[in-house]
Amino acid sequence: MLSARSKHKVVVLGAGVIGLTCALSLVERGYIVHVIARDLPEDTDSQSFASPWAGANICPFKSIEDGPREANWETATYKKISEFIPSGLAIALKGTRRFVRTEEEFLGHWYKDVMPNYRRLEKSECPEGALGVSFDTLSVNAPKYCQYLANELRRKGVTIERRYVRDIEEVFGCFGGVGMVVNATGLGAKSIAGVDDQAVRPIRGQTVLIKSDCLRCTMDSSDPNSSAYIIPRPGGEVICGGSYGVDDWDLSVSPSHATRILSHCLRLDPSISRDGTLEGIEIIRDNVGLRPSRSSGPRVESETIKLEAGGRESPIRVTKTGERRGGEREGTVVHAYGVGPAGYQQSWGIAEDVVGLVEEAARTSGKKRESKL
Ligand code: FAD
Ligand code: FLA
Repeated sequence: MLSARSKHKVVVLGAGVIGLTCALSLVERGYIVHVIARDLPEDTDSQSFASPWAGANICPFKSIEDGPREANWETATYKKISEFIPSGLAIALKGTRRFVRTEEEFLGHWYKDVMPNYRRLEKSECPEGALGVSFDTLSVNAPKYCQYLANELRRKGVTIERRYVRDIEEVFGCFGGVGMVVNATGLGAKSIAGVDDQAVRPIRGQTVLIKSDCLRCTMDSSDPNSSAYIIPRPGGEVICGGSYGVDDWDLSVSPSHATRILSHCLRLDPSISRDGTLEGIEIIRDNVGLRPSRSSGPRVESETIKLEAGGRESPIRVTKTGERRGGEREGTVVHAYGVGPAGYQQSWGIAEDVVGLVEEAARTSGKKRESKL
């Protein structure tokens, strides 16, 4: 017999790191899950979604006062991604972060108890007027990690289907009709009818992928006019970044910016070059990706929507006298989008919250059904 939990079918809309991680967490709790998305993890060259372009490391940006949710999500994710180190899917890195003095709130970070070997940098280790910390961090090879998640899902019997959705209501009609949808559409949430979230905005990021065995992760925002970072990832590759162009939809590579990025990264860590010069850097490719951000922060919450077409359970019928009947069906959308620059580092924590929201919605709909009997 099916357990109460496994009776619930959920469609996850979106196959970026958030959709895939939510889908895997739901399957592991016994839900029957289907994933649909316009871009799939094998589309490693697609600029229509963010996930292939990430570093992807864990580097918290918020103080606990600014982002208690983010702190919880990142704590959970750090633990989970650490478990992937023995398989080679994630690597351990020595992390250093330098920032301007006005960002002093970044000292005494909540994550000093989460990320091992946290320490404040000495004055001599920072440029004039800057502060910094070092800690042990992690990274994954973003496209390969997403493909691993997708393969895990397929192995567990989940269908992953390519489909473009115009209206969130469409999704409730998929796979014979469902009552629960997880909306992990990143920037798509801005234009899907029934979601139309105008707070969603891109933050453009240009990076250069290079070949290097460097294992030091360096983040530098100590110069307000030029920030840069070096994120090594499994496979002897390093992502050199990066720009943060808020509301910038431009997907083309700026060659002059690429040179600026590499020059800054070379100053941060000359070991990324064979001989310490720009020419000695082995470039694999230039990348541009759009981080799916949201002005008011990530949206992780559930919403009950009226399904106007009524779905299969309650289709709209027009009587002989022209009256419209039916269409009283409701559906639950659990939103999980707007994670901006932090989708990987928050993925497992967000997925835990999404499972909690799905379980709560399943309980509520079960009670409603019982009270109708
Ligand atoms: P996306 O990856 O954008 O996926 C959205 C999914 O929804 C896709 O499958 C898409 O096809 C689907 N979709 C959208 N609209 C529709 C529709 N109408 N119909 C059907 N499907 C639809 N994060 C980190 O944690 N660490 C890092 O080091 C890091 N570095 C980054 C560096 C760069 C340069 C960039 C650009 C990003 C970086 N990020 C990093 C951020 C990270 O990439 C994103 O936060 C994350 O990928 C967002 O995942 P997502 O699943 O929410 O969205
Ligand atoms: N999260 C990465 C990014 O968005 C950063 O580029 F850590 F490098 F900032």
